Amino acid sequence: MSESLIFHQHSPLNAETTLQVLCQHLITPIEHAFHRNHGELLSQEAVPKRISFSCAAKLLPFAVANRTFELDDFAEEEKTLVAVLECAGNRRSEMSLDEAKSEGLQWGPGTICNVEWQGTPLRSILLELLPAEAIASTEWARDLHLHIISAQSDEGGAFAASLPLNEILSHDCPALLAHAANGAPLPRPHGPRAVLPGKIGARWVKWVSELRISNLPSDAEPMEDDYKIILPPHGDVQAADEQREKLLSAAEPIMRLGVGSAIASPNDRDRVTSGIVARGYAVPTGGRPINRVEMLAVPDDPASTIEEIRDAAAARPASEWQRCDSETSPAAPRELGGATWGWTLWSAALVLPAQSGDHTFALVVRASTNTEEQEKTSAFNLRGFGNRSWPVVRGLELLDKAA
Ligand SMILES: Nc1nc2c(c(=O)[nH]1)N[C@H]1C(S)=C(S)[C@@H](COP(=O)(O)O)O[C@H]1N2
Ligand SMILES: [Mo]
Repeated sequence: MSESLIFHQHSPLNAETTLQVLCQHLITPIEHAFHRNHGELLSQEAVPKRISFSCAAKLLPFAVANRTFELDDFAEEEKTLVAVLECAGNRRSEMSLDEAKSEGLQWGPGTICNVEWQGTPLRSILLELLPAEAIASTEWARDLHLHIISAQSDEGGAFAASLPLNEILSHDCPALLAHAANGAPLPRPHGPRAVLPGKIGARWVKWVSELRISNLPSDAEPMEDDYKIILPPHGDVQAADEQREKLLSAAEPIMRLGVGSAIASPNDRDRVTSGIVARGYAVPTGGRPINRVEMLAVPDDPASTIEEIRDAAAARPASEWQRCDSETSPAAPRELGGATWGWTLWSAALVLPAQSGDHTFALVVRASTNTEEQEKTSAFNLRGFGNRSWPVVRGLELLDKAA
């Protein structure tokens, strides 16, 4: 495995990509992509060859046969699209409340990749599997769910996710069952995998062995007992832990996240000169491309909290924020809705504020689409999901302060 990866666990395999490597490529070479596994990888022999499709007959106003298929059966329907795959735990290590750390593997900002996925749209697969009368009007699909179930399971049962069936059947749905990435077969034994642009990584089920139409959402562990936001009531982390079951069952499964971003360079405590180039990534949301990434250097004081730094930056007029250059991913083909699901790489020459005295700076970044801004601070939650906070680099020391 390459040096681009930082291992958090070898068994099961959990590793993130260094940002230095990640931000060198608009499209992430697959050998550098992160690995996130709740259980052991399936052996090549255990990778499902055929996928079963089923539906409880009484749910539908027409007859539908349960059957099996392979992705090859629908090869002529194949499409490609660029989309970010991001674990909901990305940037978890930056999330803490007073002395409390969020739980789980302490991921940095590298559980993310931007890949050109190739496969068959889930919508096309369903249109092939369902009778013609089902397609004329999809009113029947209201309140039904498509379960995407893996051949891989651990103590928690089979890994699975579900989406509202209506969403999958809509004309602009970009979801695929993919078998290839960046023009080559998925090199890692991930079998057919769900590619669900705009949804958190946990829904991108690997080793898909079953599609099932149900009247209920999936009750698999990743949908019901994990990947939910548990906020500590009145900031009391221990109370949240004690009430975990109740808080979990009251919370909805996380499906999508807002605008995100991260700074790849410079790093904390780097010695810099004005004019060096800062760079990083920004993640779109809702299929709308990132249209603005802004950066601001503010004086840093080791005694201040990261929140105080963000507040100081937020208090600066918009005109002081520097607009970054950016390179944006291609939009999806029109047959898949034409939206933008890939990330933007941004860069900008560092302009340090000219005030006297200060020579230690922090760098703050914020991104937005034309309808949604990156949130300044994401709320601390027990499991450390969905950290979209403005990224901050601290303690930059200015070398050319005499200039
Ligand atoms: N079968 C199965 N699918 C899975 C997982 C898993 O553990 N088992 N992990 C999910 C999570 S949490 C993420 S973030 C992505 C990671 O995909 P990757 O390993 O290709 O990076 O796959 C998802 N699909
Ligand atoms: Mo994940």
